[in-house]
Amino acid sequence: MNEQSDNNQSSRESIEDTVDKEDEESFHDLWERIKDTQLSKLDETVELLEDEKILLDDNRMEDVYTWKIVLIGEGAVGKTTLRRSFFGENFTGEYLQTIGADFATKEDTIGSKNKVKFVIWDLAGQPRFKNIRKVFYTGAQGAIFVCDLTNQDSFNNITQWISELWNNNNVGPIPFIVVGNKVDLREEGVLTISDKIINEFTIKTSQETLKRYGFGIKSIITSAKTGYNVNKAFRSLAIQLIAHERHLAKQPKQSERPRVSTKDAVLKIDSPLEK
Ligand SMILES: Nc1nc2c(ncn2[C@@H]2O[C@H](COP(=O)(O)OP(=O)(O)OP(=O)(O)O)[C@@H](O)[C@H]2O)c(=O)[nH]1
Ligand SMILES: [Mg+2]
Repeated sequence: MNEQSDNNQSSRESIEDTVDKEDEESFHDLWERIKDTQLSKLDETVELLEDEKILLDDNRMEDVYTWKIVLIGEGAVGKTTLRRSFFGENFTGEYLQTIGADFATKEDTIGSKNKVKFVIWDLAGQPRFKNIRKVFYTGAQGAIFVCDLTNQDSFNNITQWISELWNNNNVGPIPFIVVGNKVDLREEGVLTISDKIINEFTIKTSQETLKRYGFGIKSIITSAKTGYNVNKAFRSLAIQLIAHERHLAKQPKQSERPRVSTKDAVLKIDSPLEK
């Protein structure tokens, strides 16, 4: 499982060859393993998906997408407030815990030819809803993980949240974005998690998920109070989802993909990134 690999080619081959159920690795395990890896030592040969260029792709026919996406993260980080802001509702400052989940849909256009419909499930983040929450993940195709920039723990728990998502959606690993919310509180002098920490997490994790599953991970800083970057967060996820769907469409056969799609959301990896 933890054999070192001399080059990128051999690591890709070993990933594709390894389909041993015993070697399953959760998202949490993945992060535990790569977290101390220096960014400079990460494999730089991974081809990034040209997601932004999708918007300039004028030769395509109109595409229409409908996605179930889930808003996840600890209680009180601002998931519901972000959703409300995305729908143009005013900020009230109230905290009404979500019970189970709330549901809403919204349509948008990405570029000139991509019509997207978000079917948004805004999940309850409080621990007492953990069991109920699981049923709402079924069929989710994308996720927005929200943390509160003023609450370090709400970011530190990301690996548990992504594992919970991938383990319960019946699809396996799916794209997500990381949202650091409540950035307005920085201006009020409240201590907040630095952008650097979040960026480092997403860059490292992206390198892995791009190789394994064909999608990268992005992060964005928002304020659901002022509306700062709220639309951009949803649109950024949409771009990732479009890129991922196009990537999958180009794959000749499921069996040849360096990705896993099972209801046991797992990572099959047998080569650490270092070296
Ligand atoms: N200053 C500030 N407060 C925010 C922001 N977003 C949310 N809040 C406040 O944070 C509290 C929690 O917000 P919610 O959106 O209800 O949190 P949630 O993540 O949906 O919580 P659960 O439903 O329990 O999982 C509320 O008092 C919001 O007004 C933000 O961007 N800035
Ligand atoms: Mg809520």
